[in-house]
Amino acid sequence: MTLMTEHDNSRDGRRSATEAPLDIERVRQAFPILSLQRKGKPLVYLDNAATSQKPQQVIDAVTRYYETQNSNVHRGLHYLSERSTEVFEGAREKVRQFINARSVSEIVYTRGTTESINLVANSYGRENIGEGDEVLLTHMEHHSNIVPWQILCEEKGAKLRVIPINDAGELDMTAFNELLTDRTKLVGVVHVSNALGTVNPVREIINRAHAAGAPVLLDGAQAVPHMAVDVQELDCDFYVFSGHKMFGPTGIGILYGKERLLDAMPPYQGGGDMILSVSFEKTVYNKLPYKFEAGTPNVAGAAGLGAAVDYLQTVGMDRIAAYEQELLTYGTDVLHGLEDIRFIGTAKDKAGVISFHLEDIHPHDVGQLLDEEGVAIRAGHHCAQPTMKRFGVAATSRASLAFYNTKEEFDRLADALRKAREVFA
Ligand code: C6P
Repeated sequence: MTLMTEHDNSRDGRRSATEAPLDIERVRQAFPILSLQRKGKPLVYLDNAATSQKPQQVIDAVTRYYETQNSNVHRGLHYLSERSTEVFEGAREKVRQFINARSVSEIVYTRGTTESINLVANSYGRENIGEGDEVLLTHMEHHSNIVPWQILCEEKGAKLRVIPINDAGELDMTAFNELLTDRTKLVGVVHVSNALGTVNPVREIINRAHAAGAPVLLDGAQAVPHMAVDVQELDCDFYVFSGHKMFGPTGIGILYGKERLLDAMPPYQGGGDMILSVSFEKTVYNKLPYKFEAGTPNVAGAAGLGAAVDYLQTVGMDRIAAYEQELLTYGTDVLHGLEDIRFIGTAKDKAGVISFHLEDIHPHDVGQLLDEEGVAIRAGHHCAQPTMKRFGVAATSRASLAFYNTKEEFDRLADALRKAREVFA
């Protein structure tokens, strides 16, 4: 089994670099942190939904940036300023290709998913949502796709509506039809739920929403690391994600928006770089995407994000998705063998996440006991308290995978859970 190493930027290359399966050992060698030991055992990292680990290529790109390219962007004519601008804009083009946006004007750098959603709520939302209007969300949203809309609705006298979910953690599409009315001014949907792993039928949601005249924002934070995303094919109006969950650095993220919408939106923040001219009487704003990028940006983050995109393109998103589905099935099967385990999120279409509850053991205790065994998972509400409430729990234990995880690591997780059960017996 070999890993394709040449960089293939073609659309086909983005989707399936090669038919050969992943060489996991080779993949793992690219991630230095994966060779750490914890409590004398190889570290098992299954907290990828919180943040992913970084390949050497990303670490090197950030180091190279500070060693040989560092300067402010778009501001100077000197050598280093040209280099940093090249890196910054080069990464934007890589992201454009990665999600198949029409133009780099549609790719706005932000600090992450949270800031991207706040930008849309504060700019698009303030301009287009008023008294009596409705924002339609799903019951499985992350807090960052709830709270900004709640703040907006309170300010404007608009209403939040929520699409319910069934016991498997799937959207009730009949209820969606009923909730979607001419009052709906925006539909906000998580592409892949961080708490349940559900992959939502976003194409269908977008079709129905558009037929009702409502734009759709997709929260892609947990989708982009696991599957090929094509914003033109989806026809979503906004798509948001974070660099750190897709093997890039923290502090950088993306807002994709259709050019027509972004163009009509007022700026989110004011400051340097987002203007063409300023006088005390009038400011003329910069063109897209700079209109939304006030102040000195995270250039090193962009350098790392560009390297992460290159790396993912090389591995191939379709190969990643295929391998991860195999891993998800294996992981779910081995955990099924445990006594008194309840899975939270059993949708037919899932990606990346196995959330569960061990009867009589608090998830925080599970997390701590697993840490003693060198296994890292997350225990908590996962910033999805309404989802927890829907399933009658305050928290879950969550194993979340990436393409560098292995079946053996899921065996280690199951063994560690068995031990935890013994401790509490
Ligand atoms: N979820 C998790 O452990 P930021 O923090 O802006 O990079 O991403 C926020 C966010 C938004 N939407 C979804 C679906 C997410 O999963 C997250 C981050 C982490 O599940 C931290 S709570």
